[in-house]
Amino acid sequence: MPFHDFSTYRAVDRLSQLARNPHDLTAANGLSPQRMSSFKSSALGFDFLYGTQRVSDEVLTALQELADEAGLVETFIAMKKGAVLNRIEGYASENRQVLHTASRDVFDAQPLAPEAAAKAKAELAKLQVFLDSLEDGRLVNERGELFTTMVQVGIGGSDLGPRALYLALQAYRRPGRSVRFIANVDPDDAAEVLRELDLATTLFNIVSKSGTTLETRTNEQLIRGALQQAGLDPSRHLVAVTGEGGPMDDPARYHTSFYMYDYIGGRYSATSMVGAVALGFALGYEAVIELLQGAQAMDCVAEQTDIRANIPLLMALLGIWNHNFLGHATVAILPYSQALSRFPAHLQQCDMESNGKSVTRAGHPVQWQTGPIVWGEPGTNGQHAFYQLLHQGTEIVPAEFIGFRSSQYGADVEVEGTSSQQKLTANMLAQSLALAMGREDRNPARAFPGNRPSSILIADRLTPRTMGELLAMYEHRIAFQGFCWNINSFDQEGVQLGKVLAARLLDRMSAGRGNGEVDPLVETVLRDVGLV
Ligand code: G6Q
Repeated sequence: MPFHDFSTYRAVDRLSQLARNPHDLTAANGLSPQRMSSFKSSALGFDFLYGTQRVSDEVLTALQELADEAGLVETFIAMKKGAVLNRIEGYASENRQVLHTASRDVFDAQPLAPEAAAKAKAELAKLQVFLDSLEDGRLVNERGELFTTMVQVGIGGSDLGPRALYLALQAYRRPGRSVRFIANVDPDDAAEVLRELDLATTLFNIVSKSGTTLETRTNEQLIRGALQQAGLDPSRHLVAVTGEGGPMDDPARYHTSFYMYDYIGGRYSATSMVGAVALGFALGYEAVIELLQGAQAMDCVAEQTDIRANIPLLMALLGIWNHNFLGHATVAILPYSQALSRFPAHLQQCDMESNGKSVTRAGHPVQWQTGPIVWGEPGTNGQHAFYQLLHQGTEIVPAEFIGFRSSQYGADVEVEGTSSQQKLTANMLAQSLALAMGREDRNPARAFPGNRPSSILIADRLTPRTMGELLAMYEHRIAFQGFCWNINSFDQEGVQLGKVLAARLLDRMSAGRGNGEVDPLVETVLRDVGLV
């Protein structure tokens, strides 16, 4: 597998030259109808429109060369087959395979990573039995009643992806079933969720791959206390998703335990049991299968070497063009779908935790920009909030629009000749065009500079299957960028230092637990804010 430094690729030189004079979207014919229809790729349920990016045919050719030279697809296929990509050569690291794709490689007779796929299948079979027993009354509460609510307790990757997916698909909820989430160690997070619930008909799904996460351990205790106080038996109300053999793998503490494995990173775990248990509870087993089918189909699309046939790869390369060559520091993810309200937050983690790195896979400092700052909110709400800066601010923010031709519920109203869904999609397209075209005006405050790049992803409807496709598309866009920058996108060492320091502060704050030594910095900081 080619692991070269980004700056050494011939295509990088070529792209640097081309970036001196990028395509002018504001020029006469800069945004022609012909350009719009030729800069379009389609895969599975999605069309990807990128005529509003500042690229030319020459740039696309150079991006293809970059993909080939860097062996991006080759590395991706090696990842799917179980290469140990989560490592830094010559240094202590997690040293793991990266096999989130195996969690959905359960449909082919010959999966690329057979052992991991077999484990994924076994967990799915366990999930089906569990869901059936919730349905047919084998798994009921103390009073013989069915469970109606599941609360997922987990944080980071054990929260963001599953929560984003649940919100995206809750339109397809089974009658009487719902899911809530508790993530923060802030006791108000749990208090707010718990006060709404009938604990007797609630199952708590404690999700922690490591089984050691402070927030989740604390919230589990809080929930056990609340159940006991209500006279309920916690072991009847708690299920777990955790690493096999880890500290939470304890059949006495949980009604049922599902496993996830160390080769699936937290932020890539939404299609493992980390997401599947709550989704299965709310939507049913079939919907989980459809989600996995969508993701698996996109995993196959991502194996194409032609960038025009491989949307995740094309998205990755356009992102590199905007970030490394045109110098744009951030990316806005702007779904024109209320159901995708937490999808930007999930992608923020997935992207920034994966690609917010400063050393190469060989442990050397990088000499080029790596991951951008990722943020976003659904439209049209965002239009009434931060789009001012997108159109006229000094910072150019490449935007990624995501939309659907039809709504999920189909409940719509025609006002002034158009439906709400039409208003939604028209606004999305208009924003993309406005950012690109700009507008001259004699009044400088009313002029729009234009040339602000964006792209549009559009599908017919947000369903479990299209959601699976979309999720995998972004997972691979992120991985392709990491391969290209020659960084390890699968560790997260940058979250450790804060945890260590928090433990020092908590030692001082905990009644009778400190080791008696006085740490002057800890002492001063706590005293200054009035906490000791
Ligand atoms: C994601 C990270 C991180 C992780 C959480 C929760 O890739 O590793 O966000 O998911 O820290 O970890 P546990 O699942 O081990 O509790």
